[in-house]
Amino acid sequence: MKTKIMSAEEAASFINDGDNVGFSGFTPAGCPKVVPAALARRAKAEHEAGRPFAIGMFTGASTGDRLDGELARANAIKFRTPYQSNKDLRKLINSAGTQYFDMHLSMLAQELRYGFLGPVDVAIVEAADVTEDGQIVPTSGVGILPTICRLAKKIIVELNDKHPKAIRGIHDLTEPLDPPYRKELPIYSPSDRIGLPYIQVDPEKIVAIVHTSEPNDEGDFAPLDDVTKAIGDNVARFLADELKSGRIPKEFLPIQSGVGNVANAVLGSLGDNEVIPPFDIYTEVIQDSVIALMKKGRVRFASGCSLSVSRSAIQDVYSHLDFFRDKLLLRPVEYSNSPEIVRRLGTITINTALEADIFGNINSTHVNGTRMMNGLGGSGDFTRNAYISIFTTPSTAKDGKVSAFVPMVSHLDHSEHSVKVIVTEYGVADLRGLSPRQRARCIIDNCVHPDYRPLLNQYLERGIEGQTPQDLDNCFAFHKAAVEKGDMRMTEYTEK
Ligand code: 0RQ
Repeated sequence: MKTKIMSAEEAASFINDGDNVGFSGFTPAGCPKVVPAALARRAKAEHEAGRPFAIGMFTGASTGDRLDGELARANAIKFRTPYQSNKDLRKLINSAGTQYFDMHLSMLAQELRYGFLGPVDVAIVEAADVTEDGQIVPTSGVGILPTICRLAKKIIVELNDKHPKAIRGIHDLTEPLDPPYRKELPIYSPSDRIGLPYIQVDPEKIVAIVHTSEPNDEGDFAPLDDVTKAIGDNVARFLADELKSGRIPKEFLPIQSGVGNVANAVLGSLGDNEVIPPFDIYTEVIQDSVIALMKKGRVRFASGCSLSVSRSAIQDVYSHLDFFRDKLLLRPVEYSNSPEIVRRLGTITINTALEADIFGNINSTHVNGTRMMNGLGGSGDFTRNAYISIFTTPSTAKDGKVSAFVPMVSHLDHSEHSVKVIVTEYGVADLRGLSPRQRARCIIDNCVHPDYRPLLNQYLERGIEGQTPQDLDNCFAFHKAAVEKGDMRMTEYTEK
């Protein structure tokens, strides 16, 4: 392997214009950093010389700024899938500067194997260790690493010494067989291991090893405010009541929680709730709050696809590997987000909506039905298969000018059939077993901001017949007011 050690620039020269490149990691955790940045510099130089240079990108989920950000700013992305959350890439997507294909995270690895998305020419992976015989130990995020390493013709390894070799053992890495030979994925409890602590590749395919010492991008959490704290407390109270009523077994059930401030607040409140016993996490993204709850004995075990934690939390984990080793496990995304496993374990899923309608449909991705925010991520993998699927959202956005609740969502990601509970700072709408009219009443009375309740009540009272009283002339009146007047509170309905 020593002969393959080279600079990021030299490694980037293995990638050609038009190549499809797979990247390891999930969120900034575990993503390569220096080779993508070198690739972006190369793309800029090629463009300046009047030559085209753009790649197709397969990732586990969002990445870091040194990957998505650099390549977007260099205008070097031909197409990209799946989830992203980088502001420059978002700009490129919404100006049609790249083709973005949003998909359920659990499905990407298998669709690559099925050949639906073209070849993987090169895999660029971050590793804590690589051995002469081709064992690769990932770092703090896995994503689609096993699949891209197997499919790629060439593998470039970023060997990052910010992650100790002793991390070996924290991963559980494997790939399922494909149809018609697929069998069950035999995970019956979040801590079950079914793979190896490394992936085995043909060492001949490793064309470059680049040494780095780059930390992951820091995820910054806003301190809890009244709204996020109230949402967290409402979720915790709801789940504690479900437990007391016997609708959740007394042992409790594994929790999945999305990314961001609300998700972190929800986990904090669950950890503080005295009725809820110590619990397990079966999720994609393990955030800071999980590490803190583990130290307090409130989280027993966490299985995820990445440790998307602050630099201080990752240091904490690495300095106390003896404590965390039997409490943490990182899997490929097709296992962490597997619909089969999520349903078998009875996972309680908690994700954040961008917008909901009063009948219980959820938009997670598109502002005003047009502009992509981030993407679907794993929210669909978990929601559709949950024991109880919960969506959280502040009741308003943009200083109250946007209501999170509208008559009809402007884009549909999760339908009324998959959404069981919606929670805001005002309360909990438990939609289980309710008809569309009952759901609308329940959501307006429990979740909607008081400024918008009269407008949504008026909408319901427009005398529309049928199972779901949508008024086709006015179902987007809220969005029209946002676009034309900049404030949904100025919504006007047309006369009948
Ligand atoms: O924008 O910061 O410019 O004001 O959206 O909103 O409230 O900070 O919440 O960071 O949790 O993001 C749905 C985008 C929420 C995210 C979404 C504006 C709001 C703000 C962010 P500003 P908040 P969050 C696990 C599961 C889909 C994927 C998923 C997401 C910005 O949670 O991408 O669930 N989810 N994955 O002002 C216009 C509205 C708005 C709005 C909020 N209705 N209209 N703007 N905003 N509501 C993760 C993975 O899969 C990896």
